[in-house]
Amino acid sequence: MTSTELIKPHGGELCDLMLTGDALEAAREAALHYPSITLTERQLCDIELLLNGGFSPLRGFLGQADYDRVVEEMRLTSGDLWPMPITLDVDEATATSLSEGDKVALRDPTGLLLAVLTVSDVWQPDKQREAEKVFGTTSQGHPAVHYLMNEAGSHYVGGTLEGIQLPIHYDFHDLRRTPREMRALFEANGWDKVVAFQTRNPMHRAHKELTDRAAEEVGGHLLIHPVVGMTKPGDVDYFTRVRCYKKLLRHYPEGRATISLLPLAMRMGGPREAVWHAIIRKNYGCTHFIVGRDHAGPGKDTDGTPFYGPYDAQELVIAHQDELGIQMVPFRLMVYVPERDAYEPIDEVQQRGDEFKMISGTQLRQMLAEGAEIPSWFSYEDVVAELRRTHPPRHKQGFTVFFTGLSGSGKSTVANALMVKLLELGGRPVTLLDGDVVRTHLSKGLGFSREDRSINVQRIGFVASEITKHGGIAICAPIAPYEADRRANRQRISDVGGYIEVFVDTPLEVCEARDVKGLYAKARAGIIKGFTGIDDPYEVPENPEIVVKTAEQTIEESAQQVFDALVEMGYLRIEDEA
Ligand code: PPS
Repeated sequence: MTSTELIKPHGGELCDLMLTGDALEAAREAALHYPSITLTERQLCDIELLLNGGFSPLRGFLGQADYDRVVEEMRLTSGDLWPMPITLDVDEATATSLSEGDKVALRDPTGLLLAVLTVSDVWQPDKQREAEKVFGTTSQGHPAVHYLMNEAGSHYVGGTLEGIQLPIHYDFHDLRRTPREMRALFEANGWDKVVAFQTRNPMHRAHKELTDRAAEEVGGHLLIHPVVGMTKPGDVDYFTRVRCYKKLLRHYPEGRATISLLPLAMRMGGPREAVWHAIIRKNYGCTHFIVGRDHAGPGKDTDGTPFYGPYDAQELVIAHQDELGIQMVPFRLMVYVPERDAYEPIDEVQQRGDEFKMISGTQLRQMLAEGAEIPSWFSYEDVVAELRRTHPPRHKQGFTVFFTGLSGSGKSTVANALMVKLLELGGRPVTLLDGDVVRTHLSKGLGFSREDRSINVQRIGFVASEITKHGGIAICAPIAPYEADRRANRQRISDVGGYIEVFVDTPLEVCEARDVKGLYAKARAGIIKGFTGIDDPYEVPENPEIVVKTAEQTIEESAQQVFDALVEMGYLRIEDEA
């Protein structure tokens, strides 16, 4: 049998889990008496694809026998190929309250009933084994392993689903098509061959050329099928991406391409994920699926080693090609060849020894941050304009200057001096969240235990992230003694704008000699307990952007040092003064 004979257009059975009519009404009524589980963001994505048939042949969250076989062999107990464990994770208390045969109401965070689960089994998974077998690593540098170990509940609940209603979305109504709607659209247009393109990134010319070539090779229609559920942390938000895809669509020949949004929670599982993506696209009625370089790859581990080889995903899909029911269209990395003003696969270009150009995602982010020109060989003007709306250059972004240091190190004084300089420059609103001041308002009632300090510092981080997101400047000046809290703030704030950590590196002896508030004396005398630097630790920042030494320079000089560094990093523009 040739591979084309294997392809059933718009193929395969779709599970239909949705109740209708009287059965639906009866289930709604009965569910009022069932215990409820509120689904997490990831479970909401999973249940949408379970209920709409995107995860066919699954009829619910995996039970233990299916889970074990999926983890070990990428197969369900029926023998069907299924590479990704789709599990309903819960905490121990919920797990112990449930047993086989129980019915559970699965709800969204507003309480809306989405489905009724009939429990088949409840168990505690071996997460190390799951990580090792499914993702090929136990390193928490892998986002799915990190999720599994830190966010997922300790137990899994398996069982079949009766669908009450699909999760509700209020955005992009016209672009959210279910597998059934997609198949109907292909049918109505007579598109016998449809090649799907999976993406979690904005698309530029390389992607346009690649998808164009794929559609031509296959002689079919192109489905741009971006993921709008959960992608890799730090990715461009999907609202921006979808606006970019809509712009890009205009650059294809009339009638060649359609966009539809996929509410999938990606795991970044590389090879296994590629097989999973192919099955999902088959369910959506596609006959072909593009797999490029490092498909669904999470990048590199903390030690710099890539989690997967660049073409591992293609190899695993090829290995299962015959039973997949959808044909892979493999692609090498596409690069720009200036001499020919064309995009071509890197291996062909390298074989000829031609010069080529490319811009990585990281480079693009840097160029956007600097407000640099993006060359027309790389992207389209309208796509770039859309990206610039959400990624303005640094001097137009909000940012947070986060001072950290011992009590008496000079944080507040330098922070105040910096604030005044920023107000003098103008252009953005400035808010100072000083340690002492915060404790009289935002964190009133909190003490100095490890837990209370963490809450205090992360509350400051939350407010700073909101200020940053809205384009303002937040200056924070708590002691913030623990690295973990600073790291959490850094992550939260960098996602929405600039984060600049300033370590006010003043030796304890100097702070103690200053003892402006007389607190060190009291701490030494044991009157104050748990005082930072005396009997509570100060963890020195690992990678601060700026180190200020107030023992060696004046306050004016320290504030100027921070100001100059902000200019240097591009967050401030002196011309703004004019
Ligand atoms: S923390 O650790 O970041 O939550 O601390 P912060 O909110 O910045 O509050 C520090 C100010 O509270 C006073 N104070 C103490 N500091 C440290 N340890 C203990 N046990 C303590 N008790 C009271 C102190 O005046 C700090 O003010 P600054 O401005 O840092 O000198």
